[in-house]
Amino acid sequence: MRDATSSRPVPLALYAIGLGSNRRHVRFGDPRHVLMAALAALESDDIEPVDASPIIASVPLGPSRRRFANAVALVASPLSPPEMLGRLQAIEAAFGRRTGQRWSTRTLDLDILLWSGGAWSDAGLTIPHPAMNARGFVLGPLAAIVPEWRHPIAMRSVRQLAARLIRAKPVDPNASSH
Ligand code: PH2
Ligand code: MG
Ligand code: MG
Repeated sequence: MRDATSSRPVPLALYAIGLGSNRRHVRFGDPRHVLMAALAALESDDIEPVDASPIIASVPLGPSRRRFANAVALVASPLSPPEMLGRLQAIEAAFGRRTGQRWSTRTLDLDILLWSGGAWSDAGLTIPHPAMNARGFVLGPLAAIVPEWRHPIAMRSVRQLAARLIRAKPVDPNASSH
């Protein structure tokens, strides 16, 4: 990946991207297959896939009643955070995501979770993703690929954040809290 005008190498950033789907796609099929197609669609001239978590099934957080497929991808790219967001939104649109689908059933949701540059905040984008530390369907897959990545605001590793969430919210309501 080189800067076209100067042929100098452009510094690469790492991004952790959260993927979610709870709606079938006419061509790709069920949410799990939507995510497999989305992982393939992320690769481009300036987005290089580095790793991907297993795809998990998760119960919906919020009003939607359909189960989600969730995963996290690690990619390397020279793109800035707003440029990366633009790419992700273009992929969502190509998968038939309509705007205004927030919290409802959606074909594909792609969120920037973490960026190797640290924190970013503007009118349209906040990194780290503000809700990630409370979401097992994000921290579980994230811990499977980048357990040592330190959250730049919480100042804890992904592994620590995931362990903390499991302690805070036992999955089995009958489980002992000790
Ligand atoms: N995404 C949401 C709302 N609720 N629940 C699950 N299980 N997985 C998601 O990806 C998800 C959700 C909004 O982005
Ligand atoms: Mg989103
Ligand atoms: Mg989301």
